[in-house]
Amino acid sequence: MIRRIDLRGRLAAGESLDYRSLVPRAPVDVDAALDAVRPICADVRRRGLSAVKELTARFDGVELDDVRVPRQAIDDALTSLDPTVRAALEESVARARRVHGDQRRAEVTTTVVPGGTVTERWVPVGRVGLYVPGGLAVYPSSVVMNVVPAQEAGVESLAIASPPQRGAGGRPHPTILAACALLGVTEVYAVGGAQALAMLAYGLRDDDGVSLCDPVDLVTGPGNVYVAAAKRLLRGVVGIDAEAGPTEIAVLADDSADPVHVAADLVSQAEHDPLAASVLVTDSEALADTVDDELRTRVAATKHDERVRTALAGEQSGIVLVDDIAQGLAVVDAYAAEHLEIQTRDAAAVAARVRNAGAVFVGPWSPVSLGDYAAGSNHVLPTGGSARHSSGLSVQSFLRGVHVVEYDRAALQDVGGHVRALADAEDLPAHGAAITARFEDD
Ligand code: HSO
Ligand code: ZN
Repeated sequence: MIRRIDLRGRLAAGESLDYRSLVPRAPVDVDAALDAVRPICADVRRRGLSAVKELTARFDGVELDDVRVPRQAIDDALTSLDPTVRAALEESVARARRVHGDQRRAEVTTTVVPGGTVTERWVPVGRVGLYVPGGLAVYPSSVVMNVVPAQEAGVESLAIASPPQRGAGGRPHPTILAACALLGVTEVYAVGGAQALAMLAYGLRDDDGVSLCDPVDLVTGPGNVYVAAAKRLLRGVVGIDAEAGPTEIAVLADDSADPVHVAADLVSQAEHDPLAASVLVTDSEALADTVDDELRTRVAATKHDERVRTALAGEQSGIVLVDDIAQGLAVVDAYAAEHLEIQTRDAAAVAARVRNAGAVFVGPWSPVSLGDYAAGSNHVLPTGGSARHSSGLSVQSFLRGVHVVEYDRAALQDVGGHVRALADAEDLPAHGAAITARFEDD
């Protein structure tokens, strides 16, 4: 069902193991998509609305009347939303607000010397564009995960773009619109793919030069490889969050883990995408065998069986057998999974030793799907090993730290000699003169 990588005994045999090259991971070639995306972005920049309409007809098969979704349609989507889904979304929002509200940063002033202070001020990004994909699945939960931290950070202007659905009158999916309404977001565009990213980055005008969408300062949100390529291309014109790749789950488990839980969780994230990765790292061959059996049964019974089967059979998925949990930790650190579950004895103690993961889920009652929807944590997380250097989305993603420097005369005079010495050392005497000029009358 799923391939095995057996690392047992190799350390004892004196081998030094390069875990990063041994763990399963498929290459995602964003560069290849750049060539397709470059002319699209240039076209939207040059021809505005006409380009967006033509590209939407070509890629989404929808003739757009309005790029912007009317307010009434957003409100109506919430009115028609299934009350059970509404209650679940409200709980998800409430929990996310609790966690992200606690991430707000206080301004800190350091008195460096008497009369000399540096204050770190946290300023929200002015205007943010959020991309919500359509495609294989629709993710109102991702609206929550992007909008809540932006709002908690104090972002004042928020625009959402999501592809128009053929059956929905050329509007984004109604549940996406309902989530927007619930969060109080009223600026929503029925535009998808690279053209949506270009619209957000450059802004959008009609043929008479009237602005339909003002440019944003930062774009966040997941998407397919073309969206990732557009982000790479437009970075600099706008800020971007990470280039999200296919989702990943790694489970570090010993023989105390319940194979049914492990298999269910591996299947849960494989459901996203045929390119999704599900990886089990364990020191128990018995667990590996039972999980494999259980996967067979579950895959046969699951709704999106073909997608799941492809993901589990892919080179990006596998069961890695290790000597012990210590080696397992080395493997999961090298893998740097987007989501990592710890299903071992003393799970909290093992989890505390993890260094690289987008989010860690501890013990038998904290599955990844809880975090996807309703733990309060964020589900926009670093993929493809980028958890080694990046974090998931948070309030911090929408803030900029600005140093505010204020010295008085005496404090500047006191340090002036050092500034001049460094300026001279860098052969930049005018820098030193900017100090000297202030004290020439002394
Ligand atoms: N597991 C996905 C998020 C998601 N799951 C949305 C269900 N809906 C990436 O973290
Ligand atoms: Zn998920």
